[in-house]
Amino acid sequence: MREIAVINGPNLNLLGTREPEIYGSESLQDINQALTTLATELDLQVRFMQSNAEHEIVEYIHRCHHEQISGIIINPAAFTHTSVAIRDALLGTQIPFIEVHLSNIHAREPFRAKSWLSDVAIGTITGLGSQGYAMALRYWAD
Ligand code: CA2
Repeated sequence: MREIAVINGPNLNLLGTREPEIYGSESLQDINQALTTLATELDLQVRFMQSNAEHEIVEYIHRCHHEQISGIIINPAAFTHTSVAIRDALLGTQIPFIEVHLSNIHAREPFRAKSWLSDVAIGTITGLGSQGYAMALRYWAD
């Protein structure tokens, strides 16, 4: 069975506690629970990680490569706009990935419009809230 890793970056552990008008009212645990249910329907395996530390995300991507994960869904959060290291890890391991953002990064402050990942992603889903993760998971089922 194909296995997909869902990676969330810094501060996304705070989902559901603050700024619901931007990021919605669901917690990360709620989102991951819904994805687990969807993965069963889609006949996919899914694993989750969240970290506030760039190096932990890089090392997790390396682990995904060694453990033959088929694809990654990643919301790199603020690292989207800064991290050449996460870009290099994804490129270096050649794991196909989809970039997801809860908010529309193009409709906010100009610095959020720049992503170090979008041009090497299969695709990017931005601004559709938690549905973006579910849409990305369905991509692999199809
Ligand atoms: O829209 C997204 O998903 C973002 O990746 C979220 C990041 C932001 O830096 C990106 O530009 C867009 C921020 C995540 C912070 O999450 C919080 C959740 C609740 C309360 C405070 C922050």
